[in-house]
Amino acid sequence: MAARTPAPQEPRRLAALTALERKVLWLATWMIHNANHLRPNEDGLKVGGHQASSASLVAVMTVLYFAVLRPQDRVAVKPHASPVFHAIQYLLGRQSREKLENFRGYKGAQSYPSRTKDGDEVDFSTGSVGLGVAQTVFASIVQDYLRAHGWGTERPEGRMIALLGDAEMDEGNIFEALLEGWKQGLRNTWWVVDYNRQSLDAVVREGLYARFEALFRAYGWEVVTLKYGSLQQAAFREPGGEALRDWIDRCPNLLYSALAFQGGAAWRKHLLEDLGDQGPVTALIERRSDEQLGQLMSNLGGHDIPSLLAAFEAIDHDRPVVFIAYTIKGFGLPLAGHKDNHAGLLTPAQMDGFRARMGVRTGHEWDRAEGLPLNEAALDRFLATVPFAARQPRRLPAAPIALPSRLPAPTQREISTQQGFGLILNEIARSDTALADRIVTTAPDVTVSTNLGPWTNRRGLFAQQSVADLFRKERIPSTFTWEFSPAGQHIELGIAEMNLFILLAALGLSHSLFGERLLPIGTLYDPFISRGLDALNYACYQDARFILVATPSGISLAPEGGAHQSMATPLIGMAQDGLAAFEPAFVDELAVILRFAFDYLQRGQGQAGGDPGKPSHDADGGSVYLRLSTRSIEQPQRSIGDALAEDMIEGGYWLRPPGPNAEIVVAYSGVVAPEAIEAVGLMAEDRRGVGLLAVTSADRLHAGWNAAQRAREAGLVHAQSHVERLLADVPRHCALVTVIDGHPATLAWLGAVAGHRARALGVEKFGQTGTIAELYRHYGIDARAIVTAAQSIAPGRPIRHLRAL
Ligand SMILES: Cc1ncc(C[n+]2csc(CCOP(=O)(O)OP(=O)(O)O)c2C)c(N)n1
Ligand SMILES: [Mg+2]
Repeated sequence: MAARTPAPQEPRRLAALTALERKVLWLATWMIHNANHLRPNEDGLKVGGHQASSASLVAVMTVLYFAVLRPQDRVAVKPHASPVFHAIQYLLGRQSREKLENFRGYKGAQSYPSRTKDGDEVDFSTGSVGLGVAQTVFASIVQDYLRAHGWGTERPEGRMIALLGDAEMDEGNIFEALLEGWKQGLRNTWWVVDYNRQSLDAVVREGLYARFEALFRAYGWEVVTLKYGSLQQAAFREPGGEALRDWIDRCPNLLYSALAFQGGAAWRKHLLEDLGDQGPVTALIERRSDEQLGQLMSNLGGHDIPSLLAAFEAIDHDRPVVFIAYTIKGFGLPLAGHKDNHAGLLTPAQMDGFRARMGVRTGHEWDRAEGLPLNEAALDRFLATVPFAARQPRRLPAAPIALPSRLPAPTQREISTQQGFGLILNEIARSDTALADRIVTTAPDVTVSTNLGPWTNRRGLFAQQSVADLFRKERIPSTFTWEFSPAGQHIELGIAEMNLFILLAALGLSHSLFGERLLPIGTLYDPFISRGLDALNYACYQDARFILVATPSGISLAPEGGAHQSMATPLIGMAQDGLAAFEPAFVDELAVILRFAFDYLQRGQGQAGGDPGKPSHDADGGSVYLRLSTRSIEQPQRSIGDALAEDMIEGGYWLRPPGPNAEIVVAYSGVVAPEAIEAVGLMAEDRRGVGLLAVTSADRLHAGWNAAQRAREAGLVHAQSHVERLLADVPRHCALVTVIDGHPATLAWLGAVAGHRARALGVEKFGQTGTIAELYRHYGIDARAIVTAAQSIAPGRPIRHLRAL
């Protein structure tokens, strides 16, 4: 990026930006005021609108969106600056008045910018503070990954920009991302810290900026501090100016906020108390009216259009940059600086005063040129020159990746799903296909232990610069080669699971952000999903597309101990919107499901037809979670036809169909298949027609069931879901015993589908170590527990084999 020579129309541009800043402040403040459920009563008592929080970023965002940003740049906007974002998009003709009038309302503009819910092309959703910030780091890494692979090079490189609150920096995931960014040679990333020195409850610690500066420098970032606006800089050059600057530098945050809230007269009183009788500085203060003094003192760098413009445009390199923009929370509003202003709203009387100051007539609040010193045509002429607006839409199309009709399944007689996963990926790695080229894998320091080793050996690790594997060069025998190069397809992360999910969010939006489809696969230990859960939720909320392979899982990793056991994850898989969860038992199922996953990832909004008996996500696609295990189990010897494959994808199939007078059905999910099979064998003599139901996805079975019920309630009387079809012929008197190495609630609902009595076995407590047999017995998910449950729920003659167990 070359340094910019000032454009000849500079004064006009500055004037336009200054006018737009007022306009944006008006629209954002009005939008919040107007939101029906937030409008304050006569006492001005309603809260929740964040007028102050949004106001502090108005100047920064005005300069960015109307002057600095290019279409290829991508921005994560601080959650509470959502009204500012929407106001700017409205002026640019990309957001409707109707949505603004319905801000925070049903289907209106969202309280926090949302990729999936807002119409005006939000680049990164925000809301849970810290996550959007980190996503700019990972989006930049994805951009580099694509370009290193020769994709998307016809487009210019974009900058990934985060606008964040100063208290947002408290979130640990930001530090994790900074460290990872440093490791990965981060480029093209700008963060602008809204340094208003206020959080939600409080005023931030003194001297925080110094910690920020040291921190960012340590990670190789350039730090640009925007403390004094141009009025202040001019005043510092006057006689006595140095003393004023010195006073400002020493002023505690709380006092600065309090004086900013009180305004000119208070500034004067305080300044004269501290600096009176000091000659030039006293004269400097006294030369100004109260209003001028107030303006001067609140003219911080983050509110000063010329300083902001100059600072952004001076950056002529691609190293990461943090701008610490000093601001006043609520700048330009009567709530400015008040420590309690976070959720404050202007009272009706304050709103009237503000309206008058902004020159907005009643009934013309939404008029685009209202209050501006230019008419609508002149406004449009200016907006037509705005670089950000040059390209539409911001969402890019990406060609789908062709898939083979089947993935080859490993044929070992005894194997674990985790090994099977490694072997399937190894086979793909050997192939010369678009699928193999577009897969990108990543793991938080568990590449080898989740069986990504063979894939990584073949496809290499990604790095901007090549690094040879020294062990290999030195001829030291090692199973794994760790060759880093720009062509590599595995991104090795440090242990932080938050980073894994945020990277998956960025990789999984590559098609939309950069116009190039990737098929991301992230692996981790199943229990550590919880560590990154909010980031996983964030990735799904943005509709990022990825495959999550979680292994090992449950108590089946037995001797590894309680800390690594997971039992709640099957329920997370069911409950997480945007994520289809599977728990295959056998590797031939896994091959079918993985093939489905690569397809499901690529499905677009409403492409496939909507079947009322299918999970409601089916047409739109989503991400996929595979819960796998390290336990080797005997594999069925079979070939899978299309119908069976379809059943596995739908979520279940009969491994042994129940007889017409069946008294017992055992339904299992995942790695406890051998126990379920054994139990069915043991009961066969004493209970008629025992059935064995393999549940490959409790999530999809349940979602399909709900979708069918909703459809019937809406009048589609013939709608039927897969699980309803599976259980349709199971006699009403038959009982169900369900079993999973996870929380029993995962399958307990099966009894409600067709009104069968049910007993759900699973893991409700965890933490024991031991052999698998010991633990299955301890927690009651072994064959004996299944048979005991069956005997009790489906009384009949004693099950003889039970005594032998
Ligand atoms: C993960 C998470 N925790 C808590 C919140 C609630 N919350 C919203 S904004 C905020 C503090 C904002 O302070 P700062 O980042 O300085 O923003 P400002 O409004 O001052 O610009 C908090 C605690 C949240 N949105 N996300
Ligand atoms: Mg703040």
